[in-house]
This record gives sequence, structure tokens and C-alpha cells, in this order.
Amino acid sequence: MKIEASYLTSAVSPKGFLRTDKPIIAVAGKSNVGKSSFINMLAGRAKLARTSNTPGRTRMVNYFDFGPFVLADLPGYGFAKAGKAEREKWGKLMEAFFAEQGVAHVFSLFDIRHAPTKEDLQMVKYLYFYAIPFTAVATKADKLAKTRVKPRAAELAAQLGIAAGDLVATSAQTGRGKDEALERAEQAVQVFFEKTEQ
Ligand SMILES: Nc1nc2c(ncn2[C@@H]2O[C@H](COP(=O)(O)OP(=O)(O)OP(=O)(O)O)[C@@H](O)[C@H]2O)c(=O)[nH]1
Ligand SMILES: [Mg+2]
Repeated sequence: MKIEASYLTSAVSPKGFLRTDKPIIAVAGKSNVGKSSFINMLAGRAKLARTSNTPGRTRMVNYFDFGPFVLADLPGYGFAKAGKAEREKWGKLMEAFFAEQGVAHVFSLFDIRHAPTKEDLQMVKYLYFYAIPFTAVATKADKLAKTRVKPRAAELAAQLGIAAGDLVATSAQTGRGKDEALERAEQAVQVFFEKTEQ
């Protein structure tokens, strides 16, 4: 799939949510896990989504057009420095997002090096509870020795309570997992249109 991605718009509140006929695929995960870098990898463009060493950089929903679908870069959860008010604001924004946007699919990101946090597990529970189809993505695979990636990915899938086949190991540095993730997105687009045609 040849990708021509471009920035669309950002939303700091539900008023700003994008109205589109295209399927929306959301990218979720804790702060600093590599959501924006993952989007840039899929786009084949280094600076489409803003990345940062400072966790909590993306505070709004950023939308990117990917041709057949729209990717939504979600603000990260588990940002240690966020105060209570900020966390509540984030929670409300996310609830509204999932309630109103009718997402076709979610890429749920986890750092391959770490055991899932309480919030990571909550995210997976949430996706199951609302029956939102998702693909788990293990980011920063380049930080492990090559031979460690597959066994660690399988272990992480088990920790998340999902099938090993539903987890893709990626690296924004090497491009590992890019094609597999794009295939997942393509499948999600197909399913979305099959559903809307019924
Ligand atoms: N080595 C390596 N570093 C990565 C990878 N993906 C992201 N990073 C680094 O991790 C840091 C955070 O990446 P971002 O893409 O900004 O993370 P994010 O999830 O969008 O963060 P927030 O927007 O703050 O929630 C940056 O320093 C990236 O360069 C990867 O695959 N490999
Ligand atoms: Mg980001």
C-alpha cells in the first residue's frame, strides 16, 4: 500500500473531533511509548506527528489522513507529572472520543521492554468491554537483542491476555513491523466498509 499521509486537524475537546466518512483508526498508549513515532513510521515521514523526549507532549487528539483511513494520535495516559485535574480532563476527552468517533480499529501500544502497567491492562480491558477491535503493538523492538524480540513479544501478549498473533513488534528506528501494521489497518478498513454496507 502506497501511503500519502498528511496532517488534518487537532482536537482539544469533543467540539473539535473530526467528522469524516472515512474509518478512524486510533493510536493509544501510555505517554512516551512511541505513538507519534509509530505514526511517522507508517507514514514513511519523519516529522508528520510531533515526537518528543518529554513525556506527555501530545495533549490533544491529532488526526492524520492516510488515504483510505484516518489515524488519530491520542494523548498518552499514565503521564506521571499530570495532576488530578489534568487526568480527569484526559479521561473525559477519551470517553467522548470512543463514544462519538465510532473508531474502526485501535493500535494499542506497549513498550516491549516493560511489563504492562495497571493503566495498560485497563486499556485492554476497556477495548474488550466496548468490543473495539484492536491490534497490540510492542514498540521499541530495536532496544532488545534481535533474538529476544519474538520470545518477549509472546510473553507480553500473555501478560496482556491476548493471542500472540494479535501483537506486532515494531521499531520506528528500523521500520520493523511496518508492513504488518499497515496490513492490519487495511483489514480494518475492509471490515469497516463491509459493516457499513450491511
Ligand atoms: N529506540 C527507539 N526509540 C523510539 C521508538 N519509538 C519512539 N521512540 C522514542 O521514544 C520517545 C517518545 O516517542 P513519541 O513517539 O514522542 O512517544 P508518544 O507516545 O507519542 O509520546 P506522548 O505524545 O508524549 O504521549 C522519543 O524519544 C522517540 O524517539 C522506537 O521504535 N525505537
Ligand atoms: Mg505523541
